[in-house]
Amino acid sequence: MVSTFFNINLNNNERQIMKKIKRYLVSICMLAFLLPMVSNIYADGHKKTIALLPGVVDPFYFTMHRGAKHAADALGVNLLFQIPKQWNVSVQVPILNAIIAKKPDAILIAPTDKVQLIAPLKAAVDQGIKVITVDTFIDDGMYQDGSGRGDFPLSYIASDNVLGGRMAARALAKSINNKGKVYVSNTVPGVSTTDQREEGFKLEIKNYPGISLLKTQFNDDDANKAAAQLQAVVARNPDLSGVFGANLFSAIGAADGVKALGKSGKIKVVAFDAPTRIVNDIKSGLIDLAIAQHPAEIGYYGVVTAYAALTGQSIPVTIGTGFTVMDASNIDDPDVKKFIYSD
Ligand code: T6T
Repeated sequence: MVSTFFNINLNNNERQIMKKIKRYLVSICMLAFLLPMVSNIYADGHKKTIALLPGVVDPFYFTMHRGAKHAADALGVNLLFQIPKQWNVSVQVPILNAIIAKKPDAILIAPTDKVQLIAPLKAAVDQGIKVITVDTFIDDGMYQDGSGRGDFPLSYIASDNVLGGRMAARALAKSINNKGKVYVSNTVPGVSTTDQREEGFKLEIKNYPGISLLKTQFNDDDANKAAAQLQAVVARNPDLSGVFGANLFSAIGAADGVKALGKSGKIKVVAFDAPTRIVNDIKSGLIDLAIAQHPAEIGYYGVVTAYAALTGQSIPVTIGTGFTVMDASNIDDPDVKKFIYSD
């Protein structure tokens, strides 16, 4: 059989040879296309490794990890991820030290305490590792300003937690018709994010003279403890109108406490964070509203920012990510649902 190539008649043997030549040509074209990307990744001789060390096992940080992975895959970066089982400095610091021993190029960390993580993170910087904090901060959270023992991280990427606390206060005030007793269910003092949410809540609630604020209840990031505390607060204040759960476990615990008392819908619950469990509670009426953070964005921009710093680009010293307010009226909207956290 005879076929043609550039109008030339070929026999079987010649056709096989032409096929091989075509295959080589295609491979060379593909290499020419891919080479610039690959040489970009290995520009300084090695593939970058970025470690992500969150605060504790929870859907907020798993969602953050997914965002970080998207960026790492797009940039051709190795992403290490290790997640502490408890929110505790004594659990997080040994994991941090083990990560430092692996000599990653950069560490993204959610420090579990504003003060106690300063020295362990300084040790990382002293070994040439770039440090960026995500979600929580150390010291006063103002980095690279030449002031304070903890100004050495290159960037802080997070929600505006004071604003989130203010938003929670406004929402809770509205749901209790601007009058009654409320309190904040919070994790542990010394955590930057939850301290700021409480601060924002307290600042805003002052604008409502009809609302009295009871003492904050600290639950050590334990939902069971938060549930027991809700019941104890109601035992002392049977007319309690509402509660602000300043993070995922505080909100879930407060909601459990309300449910155990059979007061679903009567004691209003405003939640920070939006795992599936909280969304289901919004649907059942146990929780009024959730202020969802955008943890996937925090992870994504964490990796992109670290990569930029590692490749000699200048980077912003803070990056703020937004909120999505979820309630029964919008929870099924795809533009809202996409911010629900997952494991
Ligand atoms: O609310 C988030 C996070 O922002 C906070 O710093 C700690 O608690 C969570 O992880 C939720 O459990």
